Amino acid sequence: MTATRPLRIGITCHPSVGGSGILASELGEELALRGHEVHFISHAAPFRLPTNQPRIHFHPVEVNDYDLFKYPDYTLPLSVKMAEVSAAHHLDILHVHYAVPHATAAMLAMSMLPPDSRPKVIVTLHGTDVMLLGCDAGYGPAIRHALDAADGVTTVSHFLQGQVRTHLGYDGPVEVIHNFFAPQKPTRTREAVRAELGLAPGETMLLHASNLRPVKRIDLLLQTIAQIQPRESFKLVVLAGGDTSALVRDAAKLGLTDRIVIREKVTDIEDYLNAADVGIFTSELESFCLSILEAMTFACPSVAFAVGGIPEVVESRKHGLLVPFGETAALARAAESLIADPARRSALGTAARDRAASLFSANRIVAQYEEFYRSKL
Ligand code: GMT
Repeated sequence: MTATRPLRIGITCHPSVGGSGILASELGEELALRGHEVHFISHAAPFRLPTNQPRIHFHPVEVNDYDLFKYPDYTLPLSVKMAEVSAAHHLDILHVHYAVPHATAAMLAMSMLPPDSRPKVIVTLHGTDVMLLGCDAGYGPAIRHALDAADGVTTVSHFLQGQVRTHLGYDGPVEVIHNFFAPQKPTRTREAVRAELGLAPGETMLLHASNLRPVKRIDLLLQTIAQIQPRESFKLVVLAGGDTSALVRDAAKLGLTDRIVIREKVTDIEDYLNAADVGIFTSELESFCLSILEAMTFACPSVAFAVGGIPEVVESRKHGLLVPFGETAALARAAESLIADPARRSALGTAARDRAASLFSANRIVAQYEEFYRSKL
């Protein structure tokens, strides 16, 4: 065995649409491209996971909905599958994304294995697992216990690293490894996508991509959109990874229906990023905001509230425009200024793309994960 042999890596994540699942799938794909053997363990194949890569394997966890329980349990069958896959494939690393319930399941799985056949457990914390569940008295102590048992802990921003200390009281080492994005080539032209979306010539395409959960503050997004003038200068395209009924209802109440185009669970995200002019994000908290980075890689600057880790991703006025949280009028003015000034938009977009390439590329970030894994073996 040499220090540089390919590794056997298990990855567990939430497979549904969400930043942590997307990041974990992309990481698995990039690790496989670099020669490692990657085993995904989850109840469903992660969204965006390639099906044609020979070094990527998927091990489904079967969950039985026994009527003797009020709530179905996933943690136990997940832990059994983690132990099985670890033993059968001699995993070196078990990398779990999002603490709940994955870090606890990993801890349990390790205790089912003899000490000399346990992979090293790495936990990557993504955001709400710390800032929401970490503050919940029913979860916090269990998360902290699982971090204590892990061999390595990472967060996706310096901001979140601080939150781990504050909310979980965890004082072990926490490595910051930022999000990355490795875009596919768009399959359609910018013009074809804009035509599909019904954008009139000269209309600016504002893009919002998220799962529409409460933390994304879609109420503030709509309030902002309602204040942008002139009204006919833009359309907001929402790439929705969650339930759109409240968005549709509230947009209608504000008279915004003709300004908003919704696409659900798109897999060809690059086509839309390539067609977009300005990203718009109104979250009340983000550990990083992968969607802003995705837009940056297509030279699309964003306007957003300066919350959480977003200022680590975007320096305001250099790669986009940030305003204080909740100031929807200021956010609308920021969007207007970019709608009215294509040259400024393009300058910010170019700087954003350069920053994404130099700080948040797959090459840079995946190498950091590989180095982190090897440091634990
Ligand atoms: O934001 C969400 O609701 C999805 C969430 C997740 O866990 O899937 O995203 C979190 O992880 C992403 C990838 O690391 C980060 O880019 C997001 O900022 C983070 N979301 C929050 O912190 C709210």
